[in-house]
Amino acid sequence: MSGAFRRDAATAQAEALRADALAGLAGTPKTLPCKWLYDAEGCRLFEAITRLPEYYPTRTEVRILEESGQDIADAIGPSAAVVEFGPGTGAKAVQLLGALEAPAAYLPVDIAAEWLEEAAARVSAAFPGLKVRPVVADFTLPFDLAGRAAGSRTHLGFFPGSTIGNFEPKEAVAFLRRARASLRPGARLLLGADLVKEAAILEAAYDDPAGVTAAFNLNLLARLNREAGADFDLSAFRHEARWNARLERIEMHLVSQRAHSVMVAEHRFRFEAGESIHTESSHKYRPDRLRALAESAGWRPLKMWSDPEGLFSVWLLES
Ligand code: AVJ
Repeated sequence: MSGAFRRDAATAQAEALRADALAGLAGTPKTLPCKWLYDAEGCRLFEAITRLPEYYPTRTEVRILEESGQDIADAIGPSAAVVEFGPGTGAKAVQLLGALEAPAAYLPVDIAAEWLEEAAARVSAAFPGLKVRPVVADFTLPFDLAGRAAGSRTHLGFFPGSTIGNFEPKEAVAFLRRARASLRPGARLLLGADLVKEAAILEAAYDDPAGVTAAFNLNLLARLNREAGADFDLSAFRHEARWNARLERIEMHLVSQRAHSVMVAEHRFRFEAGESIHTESSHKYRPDRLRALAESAGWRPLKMWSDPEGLFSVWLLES
């Protein structure tokens, strides 16, 4: 990546952040897109979340990938270019690539450029012969990987972490369709999806007693202060995790503790006491619903793996 490209990309991102903030805060209820949670500090806090005792998804998925690694690799078959959406630190990719038979290339796709470099470096270090091609892109928008992995045989999409749960179900279908269109015909997709479970387990996972998730959520306001000309008083907001039983999703909110107003890029936004900004939804799936979702996007479920407690699921889909 050249310096000029990096600056242009950063400017474009700052503009998109400000536009999303102005639109989301003008709505009723107020919302902010969860993809903006992941600046450098947000990535660091999310990493800390994945190590919390209450946050079961990461360690459960990693364990499924470990314990069923051989079975998963056998089901995937030989030689693939692995395209990962949201690679995080690259740790899960190292695990998956280690189990696969002769993978040809690794293409991590993410909006968070710093994270992308870390993931690429980690995978390169673990597999010195592997072609590693990071792609800076917002995969919540239409994307095109054309040409980037054209030389490779079968494509394997990899979408772990239950990031699929951050989409509204309709958007999840749209994402799965786009992923299918941008991967080669005959592609497969290894997808991690968190499962519906007791509300108490979910609420603890998204509102930990150490306050790491609260800090992660509040950092979004700090980011708007830093990058979007906002003047949020962070002490005026409290983190809240709500299980929405009807929509089967955990919602993160930032609840205003008092009536006050906030400036964002010369626009004034008023908050009532108790009014919230909805910052993230994390949809949980029942296996039947996930299957139906995949099928309506043109993917055929081949196999599903889970843990003994049925907390999390990993799916292999075929286009
Ligand atoms: C990034 C989608 C895996 O929804 O569980 C963690 C983000 N938010 N704690 C999730 C998150 C609050 C996370 N994913």
